[in-house]
Amino acid sequence: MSALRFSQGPILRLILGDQLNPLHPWFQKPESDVIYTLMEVRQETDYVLHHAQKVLSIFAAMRAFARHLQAQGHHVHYISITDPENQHSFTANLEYLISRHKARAVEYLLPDEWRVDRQLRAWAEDAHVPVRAEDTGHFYLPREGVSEVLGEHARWVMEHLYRRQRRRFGVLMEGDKPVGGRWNYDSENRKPWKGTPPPPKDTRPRHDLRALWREIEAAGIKTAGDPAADDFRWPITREEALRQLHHFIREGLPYFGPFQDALTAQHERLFHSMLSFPLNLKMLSPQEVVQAAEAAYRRGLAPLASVEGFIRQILGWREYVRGVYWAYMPHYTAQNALSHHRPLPSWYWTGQTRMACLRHTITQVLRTGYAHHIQRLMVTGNFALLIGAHPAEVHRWYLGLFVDGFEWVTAPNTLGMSQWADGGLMATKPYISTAAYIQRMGDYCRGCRYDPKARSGENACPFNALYWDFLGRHRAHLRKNPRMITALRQLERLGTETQKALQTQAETTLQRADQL
Ligand code: FAD
Ligand code: DLZ
Ligand code: SF4
Repeated sequence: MSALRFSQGPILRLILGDQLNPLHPWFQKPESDVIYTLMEVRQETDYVLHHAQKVLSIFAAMRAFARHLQAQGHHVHYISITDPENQHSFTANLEYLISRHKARAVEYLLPDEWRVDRQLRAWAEDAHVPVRAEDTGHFYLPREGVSEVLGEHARWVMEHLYRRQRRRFGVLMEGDKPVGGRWNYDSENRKPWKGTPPPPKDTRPRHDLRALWREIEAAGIKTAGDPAADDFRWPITREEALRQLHHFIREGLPYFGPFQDALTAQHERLFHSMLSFPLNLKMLSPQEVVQAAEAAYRRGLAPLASVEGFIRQILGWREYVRGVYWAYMPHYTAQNALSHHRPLPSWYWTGQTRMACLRHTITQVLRTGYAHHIQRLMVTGNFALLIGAHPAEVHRWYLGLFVDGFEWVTAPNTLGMSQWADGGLMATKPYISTAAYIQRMGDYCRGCRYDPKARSGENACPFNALYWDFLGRHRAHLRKNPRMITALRQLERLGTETQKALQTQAETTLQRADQL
């Protein structure tokens, strides 16, 4: 872009790759003395090893957003990954753009990640033009909003926040009572899926991103997973994201509740929405997604248990994890309450394991950049916790390999909910299980080389001995948790001999973890 002429020097406004909300007040009418800038930078492509589809989707969405702004009459200075002027850091590029356009001020929207927030703040302190930050307005609550609501409670519990949110924003309410008389229908949402009803077709858009992929490769960016650039399925504009939302509301939402926890080798998403990516990029607002779900219930198109279950994820969990993140950073990501230090087995990067549940989930992630919540929590997360994998490595795995991975949401889910690294701040008990849970909730075990019922021997499912060994190793820590008492009693009932045999079996399993 050639330097524009302004009588006074323009204002430079930075838009980050996960701030692509065309409805933000910034963009409502073109202003002749504002230049918007978006930057494809190595500081963001290289801070963790990303899935190829994550880099592709963010770059494609950023480029589409820049085109949209230009079509609306806004000035845009886009710095692409192969641009010779690119300094590959947000702040170095801002310095360059200030001098290039003789900008009189810089404005940015508050980043969702602590890392980038700190970088921009530190730079702003010494910048030689005024720098102003404002909220993206994307969440129900501001960054500190959850702390303000839950700060007075001795223990933070998502359900407290959720009920407050329902009342405060009038979601699924009749006067001051919850619609249907109950706040939570979780107990009705735990069915395995036995092949019917058929899950909705995948009607997400198709893009040919081969040219963009060649640019990414030419820039030398290292990625993992399949780029699938010739038939790319993630939405890159708000219009595409809206079509995905409405399709989900019609076809997926009615069955979301009952099969929310189901696992199957037959479908990648079952009745899940796959909306985390467009939500996290701000193409869709959480409010409009929640309103669309509530409207479906009010019009009789989806049952309450499904609608409430879905809304709880967004109005409750999504806001809660963001609150935990901002309340506990920067220390949150360094926690390791169980002192776990093992590496992840090498097949977390290839999917080449004989354990059917893990093979299926990991190959799916490598192929698509996506797995649904129970695959993340009770398959890949469960196994990593049972083997005692280092939580920071597990966190990096999720942060990089999922297209929806951004630290504000990945860290509390991975380190907290899944790996208990925060010692129980996020989750009321560690999410661990034997093969029994995975067998009960789905069909993975049917196609497995291991026997889900066996605890010992060559064919025994590795989850079994690892589960009992985990309880034994962390007995002292877990005793303090009332929700673990039953599991610990079951462990005691096994008797010393069986416990010892299980410990030996677990040790053998851990020694050959890469060959499982
Ligand atoms: P649906 O099942 O259709 O749920 C609807 C929406 O609710 C999601 O799109 C999401 O926006 C929200 N939601 C649901 N559960 C959560 C949750 N626990 N925290 C925050 N929002 C939630 N979610 C991410 O967006 N990014 C991540 O990097 C991420 N990492 C995770 C790591 C682990 C170990 C676990 C257990 C969960 C993680 N989650 C993450 C939460 C959740 O698994 C995903 O949001 C969900 O699977 C995305 O798929 P979906 O859009 O089909 O969700
Ligand atoms: C994830 C990501 C990647 C891979 N690349 C970019 C980029 O080149 N430019 C950009 O502005 N954003 C990128 N992002 C998203 C950022 O990591 C995210 O916007 C910040 O961390 C704030 O959450
Ligand atoms: Fe997974 Fe064990 Fe079942 Fe195999 S037997 S699918 S490893 S739970």
